[in-house]
Amino acid sequence: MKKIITLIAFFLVFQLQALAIDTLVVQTSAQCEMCKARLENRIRKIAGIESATLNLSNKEFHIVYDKSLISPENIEIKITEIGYDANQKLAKKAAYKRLPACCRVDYQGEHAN
Ligand SMILES: [Cu+2]
Repeated sequence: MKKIITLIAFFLVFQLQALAIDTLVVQTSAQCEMCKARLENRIRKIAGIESATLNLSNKEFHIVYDKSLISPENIEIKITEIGYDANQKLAKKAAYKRLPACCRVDYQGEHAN
């Protein structure tokens, strides 16, 4: 009986954790492999991020996160603080200026302060 209760408890905890996991797709202004490595490495270090994979061909950043720990809004802000646009949010100007020259080419947009 005790084993069954323990199993049920484990199952419920697992279910609750599963409910908190969500996927966010962010359109970024990433340019090259360095951008990809920079964004993935920096975002993966944040608490609540389960995985982060950038597709360079369409510049889409797929992020699996725990919504009990971080919001999509905050993830987007983190991306702008690294120097890249995130959906409607523009890259922070100071962070963008710190990027290597090769990561700033082809950029047509404006930068938020
Ligand atoms: Cu780059």
